[in-house]
Amino acid sequence: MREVREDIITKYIVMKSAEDWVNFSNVDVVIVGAGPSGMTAAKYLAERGFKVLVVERRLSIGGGIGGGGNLFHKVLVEAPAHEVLNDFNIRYEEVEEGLYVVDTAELEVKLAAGAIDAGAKFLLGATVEDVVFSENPLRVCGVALLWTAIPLSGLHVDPVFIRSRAVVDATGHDAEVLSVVAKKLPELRVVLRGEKSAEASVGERLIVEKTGRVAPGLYAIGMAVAKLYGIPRMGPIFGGMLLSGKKVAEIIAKDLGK
Ligand code: 48F
Repeated sequence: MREVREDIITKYIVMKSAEDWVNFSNVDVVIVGAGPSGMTAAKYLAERGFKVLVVERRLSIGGGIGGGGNLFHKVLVEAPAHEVLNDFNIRYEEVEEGLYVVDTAELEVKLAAGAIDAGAKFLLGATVEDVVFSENPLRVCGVALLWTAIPLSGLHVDPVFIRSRAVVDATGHDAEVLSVVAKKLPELRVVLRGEKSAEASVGERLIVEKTGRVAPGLYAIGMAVAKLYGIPRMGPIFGGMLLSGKKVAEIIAKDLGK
């Protein structure tokens, strides 16, 4: 085997990480959260030629996919969301007409692979704790982030900033980006109504219908949409998450002019 000195290992991991940080400090779209909706949006946006950064708090991808429903490792997807599965080359079994069963491990790794292959960049172990905004014109134009280990440690550390033309809240049930905006930027008039108890089909339909722009430069997808508009939860059926991610890509493409 080729010999490698320890300082050479340090040199290249730091140098190449820093190159990425500089390159991705200014992007077209920041997607906060590498769950099903965020990774789907990342692929369709990157395919359109946008520079896309996905920021994920954990060191792993998938969000709520891996836990399935009560840890069972299969989830349901309903038509027409199987078209998204086809785009990502994810296998499924049709158990009833228009109703498909998918393996959770395959779903999460192939969503991530599809997004990365399309050109999206993933930054793992980083937590978005605030947004960047401009007053004139009034809009969200980036995020503030910290390595996740920093808020966990309780240290007082200032964040670093990523500038972007669009910020997508794909943080799931807690809608963390929208929550910060609701609290700190009242002029953007973001009011969170809170997620409702389960009514699966209504939740699935409304999440897709309501996916879109929340304020200039700020978009919501996936369960963050439920938290924003008071939509019922749906449990381990994921068609709405996939279609929400796909829909926001179309909306952002229009807004950013592609
Ligand atoms: O929760 P999550 O999977 O969001 P989603 O795409 O999908 C929801 C479903 O998984 C499921 C459901 C559907 O039936 O009810 O719950 O809406 O993924 C959200 C990801 O965002 C990360 C979090 O670790 C997770 O991987 N995340 C949350 N807050 C932050 C964050 C933050 N402030 N900064 C970075 N990542």
